[in-house]
Amino acid sequence: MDELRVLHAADLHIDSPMHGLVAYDEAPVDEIRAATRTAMRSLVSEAIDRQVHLVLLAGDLYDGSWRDYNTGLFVVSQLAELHDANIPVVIVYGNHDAESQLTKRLRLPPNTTRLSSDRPETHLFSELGVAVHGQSYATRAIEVDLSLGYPSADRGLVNIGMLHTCFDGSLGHDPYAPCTLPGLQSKGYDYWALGHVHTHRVVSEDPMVVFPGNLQGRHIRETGPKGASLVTFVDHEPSLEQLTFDHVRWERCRVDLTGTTSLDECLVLCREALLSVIGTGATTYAIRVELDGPTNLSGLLRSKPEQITNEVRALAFDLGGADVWIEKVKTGTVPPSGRTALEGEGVAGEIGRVLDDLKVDVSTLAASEDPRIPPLSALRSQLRAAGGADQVDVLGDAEIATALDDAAELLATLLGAEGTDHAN
Ligand SMILES: [Mn+2]
Repeated sequence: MDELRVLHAADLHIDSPMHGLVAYDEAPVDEIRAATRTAMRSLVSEAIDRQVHLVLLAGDLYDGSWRDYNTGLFVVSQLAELHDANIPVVIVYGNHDAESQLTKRLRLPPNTTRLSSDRPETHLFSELGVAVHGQSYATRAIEVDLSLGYPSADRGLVNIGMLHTCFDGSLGHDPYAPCTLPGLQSKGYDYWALGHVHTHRVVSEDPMVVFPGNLQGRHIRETGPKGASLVTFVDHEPSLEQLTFDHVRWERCRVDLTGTTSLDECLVLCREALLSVIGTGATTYAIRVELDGPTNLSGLLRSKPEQITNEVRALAFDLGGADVWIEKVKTGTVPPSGRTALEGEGVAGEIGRVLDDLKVDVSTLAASEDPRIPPLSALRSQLRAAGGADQVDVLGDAEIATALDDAAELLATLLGAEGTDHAN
C-alpha cells in the first residue's frame, strides 16, 4: 500500500452535559447541548470523504453510563455509516467509559473492534499491513502502566499502540494509566494513538506519540479549536495533520476597559472584542466575557451584574453570522485610583477585618494538620476522584483569595454608594 490514512480521535464524551449551560431566550443552547454528537457526525463524514483506511477512538467515547439507550444508538449509527463505507474502527475504553462504568450496552457493527480490558490485545488488518495494539480500562481508576504489557512491534507491519493515559503525569490530568516515553519507545511502534488529555499534544516525534485532544470542548476550560489527528503513513513514516471538528467553539474574550467612563463606551469595546474572537472557523460560540482594567465604571459594573450580562448577551445577537451564547460575564475591573480601602474604625473597617480573617482561615484550612479537618488538597482530590471536577469548579487557594478580594471590592463599592460617612 502506497499510503495509509488513519484518523485518530479520543475523548468524544458523547452526550456529555455542557458545564454551565444556562439557557436564555434565543440563545443556541440546543445546538450546544447536541454539539458532541454534531462533532462526531463531522468526524465520520470527513473519514468517508477522505477515504481513510482506519478510524481509532482512544477512550472516553462515552462520558459515563448512558442516561438511556439513545446515546448508544447514536454511536452505533455513526459506526454503521463507517461500516457502509468499508472503514474499520478500533476502540479502547478509558476512565469515563470503563467496563465497570457502562451499565447499558449495545452490539457494535461488524467493522468495529473493541480491544479487551482483561489484557493487551492486538488486532491485525492484514490487507492494510497494520497491527493495532491496545487495552481498554476495566475500571475507572487504572493506576498501573498498561503499556508495560503491550507486545513488541510486529516487524513488517505498521504498528500502532492505543492507550488512554495521563502520560507521565506532567500534563495535569487525572493520573490514570501513567506511562513513560522510554516505555512507549521500547515497543518499537510507528505511532502511539493516545487519549485522555483534552488538549492536542504531540508528545514525541520519534516515534510519533499524539494526543488528538477532545473532539468538542465541553466547558470554559476547554477553549479553542478541537478535533482529531489524521495520520498518513508512507513506508512506515507517519505525518500528521490536525483536523478541526468542534461544532461549538469555547472562547474567553477579554475586554480591557481601561479609562472608560460610560456604559456605551464599555459596550462598544465588548462588541469589538467579541468580533475579534468569532471568525476563527466555527459557526457557534460559547464565550466568557472578562471585563478588565481600571475604570470609573467598576463600581457600576459590579453592582449590576444582571444588567451587564444581558447587555452583553444582547450585543451578541448581532455579530454578523455566528451564533453566540454568552456563558458568563466576569467583571475583574478596578477603580482607577486603586482599590477603595475597607479600613478604619467604622463598619467598612470591620468588614475588611472579617474578610482578612477569612483569608487566614482558608490558608489554615489548606495546611490543616487537625485530623478532624481534612486539608483542602485532600478534599479537592476526593472531589476529582468522584468525577466532580467535570461538574463543578474546584477552586485553588489563589482563586479563593481572588474571590475574597472581589467580595471586598464589591462591598467597598456598595458602601461607597451608600456613603461611608455613616461609619463613624
Ligand atoms: Mn479520560
